[in-house]
Amino acid sequence: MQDFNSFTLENLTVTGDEDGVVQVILSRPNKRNALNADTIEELIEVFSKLPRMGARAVVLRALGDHFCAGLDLVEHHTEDRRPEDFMHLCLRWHEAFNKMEYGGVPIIAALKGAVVGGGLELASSAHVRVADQSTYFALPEGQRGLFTGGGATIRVADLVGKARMIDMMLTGRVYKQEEAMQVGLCQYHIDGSSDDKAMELARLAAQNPPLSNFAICSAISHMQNMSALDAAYAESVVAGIVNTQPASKERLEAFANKTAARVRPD
Ligand code: 1HE
Repeated sequence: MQDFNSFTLENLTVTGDEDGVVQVILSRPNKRNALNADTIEELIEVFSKLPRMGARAVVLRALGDHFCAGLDLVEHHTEDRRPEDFMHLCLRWHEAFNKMEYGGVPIIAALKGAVVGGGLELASSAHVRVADQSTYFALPEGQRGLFTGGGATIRVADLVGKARMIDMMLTGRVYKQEEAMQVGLCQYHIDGSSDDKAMELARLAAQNPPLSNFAICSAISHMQNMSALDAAYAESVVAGIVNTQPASKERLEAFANKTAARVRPD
């Protein structure tokens, strides 16, 4: 396991512990963690390296009251980008978010305040989303005269369905609290701190064998992109490797010996 505290970054902070539980912290609170081009490059760097550094689980959280205000609108305005400039920028967003979704390391997003536009695209690239009482979700692209460019048409549509996503973009509809969970924007909606809950979930996930987590946090996403026939084939191959790993043999032996925990409702 390498030193998770060795990154030199301006817009993110990365810290990790000896259990391989890493925190990636959006650190531009004065700009409500808006995603400028530099932050995207830093996300690419971090999420390219973490899987090879021995990270067992990641909590993606933010400084300040808001998780992320989306695309840095001021930078976009100032740069006066041409279509091809913005297309290439979007490709960098996709690079970052694909590294997250397909990287094989569980990412738990701790959400609060605004999770809007590109901020929702970022959150939807994590594997688990935890919201607190302050969290709200929106896609204000329509109101800004913009369109999504960081994968919302794929990931947000996947979470909430096409019709809800279109409504969010056309009308600026905001989802929060129980309703946000019901429509699939988050899997947890809690009274306390989403940071603490995300950490608790990350610690649980980190106890699974890394190869199992790798399959869970990459194979399922890849298989969603395949035909059912190909996905079933790929699933067999992945299961062949994962379900015969030494770590699974130990756990199966514990079950057979009646020393492993049973699955109980509470
Ligand atoms: C920003 C941004 C930003 C804040 N880009 N600088 N996203 C949006 O449409 C959301 C835009 N932001 C907001 O609606 C509000 O800022 C918040 C609801 C998130 C927070 O409100 P508030 O009252 O706490 O903060 P504020 O006073 O609006 O902003 C504080 C500072 O953050 C201010 O900078 P300052 O230097 O004047 O102090 C703001 O300019 C700055 N700030 N949000 C840049 N987004 C790949 S395509 C994706 C397309 C999209 O993401 S569209 C959705 C864009």
